[in-house]
Amino acid sequence: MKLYGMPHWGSDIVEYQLALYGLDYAFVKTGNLFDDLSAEDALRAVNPLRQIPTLVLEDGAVMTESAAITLLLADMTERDDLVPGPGAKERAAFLRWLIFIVANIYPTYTYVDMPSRFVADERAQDAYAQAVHDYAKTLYGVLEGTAKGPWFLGERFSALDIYVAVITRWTPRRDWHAENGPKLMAISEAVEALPGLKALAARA
Ligand SMILES: N[C@@H](CCC(=O)N[C@@H](CS)C(=O)NCC(=O)O)C(=O)O
Repeated sequence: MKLYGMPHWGSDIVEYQLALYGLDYAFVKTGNLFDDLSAEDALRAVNPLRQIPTLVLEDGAVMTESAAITLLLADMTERDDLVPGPGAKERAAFLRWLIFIVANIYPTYTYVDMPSRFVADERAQDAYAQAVHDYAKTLYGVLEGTAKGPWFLGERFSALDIYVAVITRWTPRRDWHAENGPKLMAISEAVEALPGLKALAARA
């Protein structure tokens, strides 16, 4: 498999899972995607949105959307250590909060990574970005209020914990979470301390 990504961008969500499953993959470092928004490159050739994570499977099929990839990897490995299976009591909560993160929190980054995509007036962009960041804080508050501890779903580790560890590195970043989201913070630190993820989490 081939994973297009950048260390500590959203591709970490998939790369951490590949590492924990022990699956082989080649990592294709894309560079900063916002340096040239219109670039026609290897990533654009497989993903018209030119977003990461993009995973090219062994048979050449292209997978995008981290939540879809999360569910597919569990299917492919026939394992349930990261995704509670259909009969598991945590299944409903897992699905609910997986989609909550990708449908509500992840897009806030899309909206602010390049405000000019959404707000033409340069003078309005700072206020717009601030409003989006503030909304993200509200969403993180909902996540914090839902996390059970020690892992997001309680005693059971899952891919949700990986999401939490990856996205809490982004604005408003870990210092804010340390103060406002102790459960999410503890989950993030515990994920990054896992023997199989330590090196990936610590890389520059
Ligand atoms: N819905 C996608 C979001 C992916 C995404 O927004 N990735 C960011 C990097 S963390 C990206 O590639 N942004 C580039 C762009 O939107 O132009 C997912 O869950 O995988």
